[in-house]
Amino acid sequence: MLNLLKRKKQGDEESNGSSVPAKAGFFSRLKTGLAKTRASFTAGIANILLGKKTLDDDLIETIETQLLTADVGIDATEQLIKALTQKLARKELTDPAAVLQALQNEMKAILQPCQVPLTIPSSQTPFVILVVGINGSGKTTTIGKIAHYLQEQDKKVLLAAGDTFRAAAIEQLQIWGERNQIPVIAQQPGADTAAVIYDALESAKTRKIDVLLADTAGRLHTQGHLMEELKKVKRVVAKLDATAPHEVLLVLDASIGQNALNQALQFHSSIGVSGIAITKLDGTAKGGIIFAIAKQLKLPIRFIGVGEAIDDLRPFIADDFVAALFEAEA
Ligand SMILES: Nc1nc2c(ncn2[C@@H]2O[C@H](COP(=O)(O)OP(=O)(O)O)[C@@H](O)[C@H]2O)c(=O)[nH]1
Ligand SMILES: [Mg+2]
Repeated sequence: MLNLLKRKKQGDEESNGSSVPAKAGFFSRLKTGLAKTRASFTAGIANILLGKKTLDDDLIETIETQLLTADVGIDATEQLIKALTQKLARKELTDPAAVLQALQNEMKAILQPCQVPLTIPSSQTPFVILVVGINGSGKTTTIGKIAHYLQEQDKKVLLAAGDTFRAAAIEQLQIWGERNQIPVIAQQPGADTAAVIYDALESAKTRKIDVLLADTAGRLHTQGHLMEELKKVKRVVAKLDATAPHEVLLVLDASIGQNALNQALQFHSSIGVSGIAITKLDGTAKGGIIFAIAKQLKLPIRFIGVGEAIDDLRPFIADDFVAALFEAEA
């Protein structure tokens, strides 16, 4: 068993602030969630490396192939391979275990610049988070989880049911609102999204809300329509508060691999994204996509989601992510 990085994790010790014992800490859930990616990607690399006694020529090539087949992407793979090759040339790595450790360090280095948590300045309220992304990426669920996370920090939260395209989308947000005991501003299906979010912001100002989380549709008649609508939302919201939205949070489904990156590029170039939430890292073998996203977009990864439950979302911590990718479950 690969327990190279075994150490006590902060996430395993956290309490939920009540006398009820916390569920398994987030780090252990992250590890469980990343099991498929680990099985098909990092455990493979670890086994190759730790199975060898000496370094040989095809080692780097084998690692390169593993990285590329794990959705890590060409740019991030190149960076990793280059770093390893240089260290090998300088004789800094003398055995396969050292190569494995160096690889992990380089992976952390790719992700670290994206570890920029979402901070809500107390001077900037209501802080408006516009949540965007295609249908099914996990927007509404992520809003519910973030709302819960913010409530735990004593923030007053309001939700806006801006996905008016389907009645079910409004109801789904209302259910999350009930679950968290958070008010939801909604209108009837088909209502103008910008108007719903504008109303919600007015209401948030009156109610002295700290954070407004606005849901949006993930599909309209065409992709062009969707981008136009999101631009309109930004314009309309800025009429009430010139600094809003304070965050355009793009929700990406990790399980679609390379397509998530393509979607991100499209959203970012059309409306400007300020942060990313990556969902469904559990149940997919495509977790390597996070390296491609980090390397190509260089945007803050605010949150990662590893399940459907309310607690299955946390701020992104680069070192923990890489550790969880390599560390076998106890
Ligand atoms: N396994 C898993 N499922 C998730 C996660 N986030 C969202 N989902 C599920 O993905 C589906 C679509 O989510 P939803 O929030 O409705 O997506 P939306 O269309 O973007 O609003 C739902 O069944 C969610 O429960 C996650 O991190 N892990
Ligand atoms: Mg939704």
